[in-house]
Parts: sequence; structure tokens; C-alpha cells
Amino acid sequence: DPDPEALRRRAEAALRGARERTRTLTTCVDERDLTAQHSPLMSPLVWDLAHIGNQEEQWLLRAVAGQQALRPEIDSVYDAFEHPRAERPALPLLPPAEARTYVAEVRGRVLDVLDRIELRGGPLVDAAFAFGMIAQHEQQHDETMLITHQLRRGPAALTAPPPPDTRDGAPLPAEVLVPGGPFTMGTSTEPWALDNERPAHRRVVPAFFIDTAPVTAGAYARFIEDGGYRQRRWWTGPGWRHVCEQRLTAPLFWRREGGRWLRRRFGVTEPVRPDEPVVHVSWYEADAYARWAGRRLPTEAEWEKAARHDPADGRSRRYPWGDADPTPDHANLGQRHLRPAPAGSYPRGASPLGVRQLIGDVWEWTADDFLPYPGFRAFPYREYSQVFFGATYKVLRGGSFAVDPVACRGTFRNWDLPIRRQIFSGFRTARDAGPGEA
Ligand code: AVJ
Ligand code: FE
Repeated sequence: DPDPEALRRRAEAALRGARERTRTLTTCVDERDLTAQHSPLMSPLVWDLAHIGNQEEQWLLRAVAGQQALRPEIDSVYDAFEHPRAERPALPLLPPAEARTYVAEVRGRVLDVLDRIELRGGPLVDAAFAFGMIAQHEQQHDETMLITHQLRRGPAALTAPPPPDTRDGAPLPAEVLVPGGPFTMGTSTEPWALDNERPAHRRVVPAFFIDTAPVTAGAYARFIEDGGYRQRRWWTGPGWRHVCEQRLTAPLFWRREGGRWLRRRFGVTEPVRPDEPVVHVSWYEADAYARWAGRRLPTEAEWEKAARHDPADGRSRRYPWGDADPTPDHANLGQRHLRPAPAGSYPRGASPLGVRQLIGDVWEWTADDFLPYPGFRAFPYREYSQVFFGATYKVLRGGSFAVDPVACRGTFRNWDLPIRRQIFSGFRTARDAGPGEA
């Protein structure tokens, strides 16, 4: 049983860390940029800001502490299910100054509640779950706001140093063999794991090979230059239709100029770096690349086995490197940098079998639809995961440079439509192990 004071401190630090990032993302541009819609795929930044406060109010002040609504009339404006993103600019949104006052008022009350409340006696308060859930919610919207910043036209508003070069020189094998057999997928013990990561269950995964590092922009450029986007045979039916209708020819934000690839990244145009993981590709593009390479996307179970299974003791780890929380030596997380690190970085974050960069850098598309685990129970609300289960969404794993450690672990599941590529999405490939190889 963890010490309640330590839990309180952890919850408070997670909430404060999220708010510091929210502040950065909502003070680096002017009022017009906060209220504008930079893409029909995204909300105005000021909607995300007040939605963060409204969710915090609903769960921590109303559900946990039994308080009355501060501003009941705004709930519907910030209900993501009532209003699709494209319609949000037309809503009666709180102007930036009012939104800031609202989220600060909510947060002040939340810290009082956290100081006083007993952190046991029900699933919302045990282990400070609801506080951890709300810190993760804010960080997820911070990643959403970072995507909006990437889509925004005009000069850079955010800057960050490039990731350090942590490659250790020795050439890495292209792929790693993961032996066949059972492993434990999901978790029943991680205190702040969300409903879709639960419960822990056994999966038998036959032997397979998985790329040591994410697919690079250089490798992806060879697919393009080999005519990948013009050849029907690499694509699924829906993928080919999408590529033709949208006339896709390269990852989002890429442009060909004077015989080389350029990309726009947070307001700056720069050459595409061949050794960086490719980012801003859809599931359809990742799947087509894998077929062109004579390979396939890993299943979700394969990805998690590569990331968590320790062949020495048969246990599933919290992270590829073990059970310790991420540090800057393990992975490129937390928006410390505004780009993925070169493929092959982070030797200290490698899995027991030597697979690198499973956590951080780029979200990784998997082959699978977003489905519940056996024994799934929606908690605390059906609209977090349950309403998205089915064949419409594909699962992404591992987190990106834009994901905070509080919302990242070996079990964490993300999902999106197979056409989406404004997200920080890349992938790695896999293949079955042949009879002589396993
Ligand atoms: C888990 C990233 C798909 O942003 O739509 C935020 C997270 N859920 N508010 C999303 C979420 C409710 C969700 N994803
Ligand atoms: Fe939300």
C-alpha cells in the first residue's frame, strides 16, 4: 500500500506538470491564434484549454468531491461528443482571459480537495486514480494542441533543442527475433492505467521478427521513389481509394523541391533527415510501405510483447528497460524536443532483446483494430474507450516526443482512423519467423 502522502505529492506533481505545459502551449501565440481554427481537424486552442478545465471540474470537483458546478451552462460547449471539432469555432467559447480564469479557479479548488481527501474508499479515489486520469487527460490535450501548432501557418511559436545523439556507434541489426510463447498483455496492477489497458491476460504470440528501430524517413523516401504511391499492388482497397482521391504522394508536411525532400516543422522549413523516424504517415501508408518492403505491421500483441516481455524471467515489464519510470536517458518524451531522435538512439531504453525506441519518438501504427481485452470494464466513463471499439480505429503504441511520461507506458493504447496523419505517427515493421528461424 503506497504512502498516502507520497501519492498526494505524485498526483500534485502530475497536475502541475500538465498545467505548466498547457501554459506554454497557450501563451506562445496571440489571442487571434488561440481562437482561430488552424485546421478543420482540430479545435481552436482556447477550446482545448477550457475543455481541460471542464473535465477536471466534472471529475475532481463534482464526481470526487461532490461540489456544485461552477458554470453549468458551459458543460455542453466543452462536450467533445456534442460538437465535432470542425464546429467548435462557432460555439460560444469562453474568450482566452475567461478560459484562463476558469481553469485556474478549478485547479485551486482541486489542490484543496487533494490536500484533504482520503485516498481510499472507492475506485475513483484509490491510489488517486481520478487525479492521475485527469493529469493524463490534460497531457493528451497538450499533445493535441501541439498538433494544432504543427498545422498552424506562420512563423515558429515554439522552439526546443534537437534530441542529443545517443547512438552508440555499433551498427544495429535490422531486426530482432522475439521467441514464440505466452506473455502477459495489459495490466491489472498499474495504478493509473486507463480502462482499455485492463485487465492483464495471457496471450500466446508465435515467434516473429520486429525492426530494431522505427522505419526512417530515408527508407520511406525509397518507397516513394520506387513509385510506391502509384502502384496499386502495395495498398489495401480502402487505402488505394484514399490515396487516389486525396492524391497523396508523400507524408504530410513533405514537399519535393530541387530534387530533394523538404518538410515544414513547427513553422520552419528544413530538409528531411534520412536517419530520422518517418512521422506524419497514415495507417494506409504504413501498411503499404510494409508490403512493399516484403514485411507487415506488427500486431498489437507482438508490439507489446517486444516492449514488455523479459525472456529471462517470463515477466512483463512496465517499460522496455524495466519497471523504473522514464528519464531523459530512456526515451524522447515530454515535448523536450520537437522531433524524433535518429533511428537507433536511446540504447538505455532498449528492451531485453535489444529493440529500441519503442517508447517515445513516434507513435507506432499496429496492424490491429481497437478492441477491448477479455474482461474489459468501462471505467469511469464509456466515452473514453468503449464507444470507439470496433473496426473503425487502428491502434497506435509507444507514444511520441509529444507524449508526457504520465500518459506513457508499455501498456498504453492510442487509436485513430487509418487515414489520420496530422498526429505524430510512424511505424516499424515485422515478419513471421520461418520454421528454421524460430
Ligand atoms: C486517446 C488520444 C484518442 O484525444 O481523442 C482526450 C484522448 N479522450 N479526451 C483523444 C482523449 C478524451 C483521445 N485519444
Ligand atoms: Fe478530452
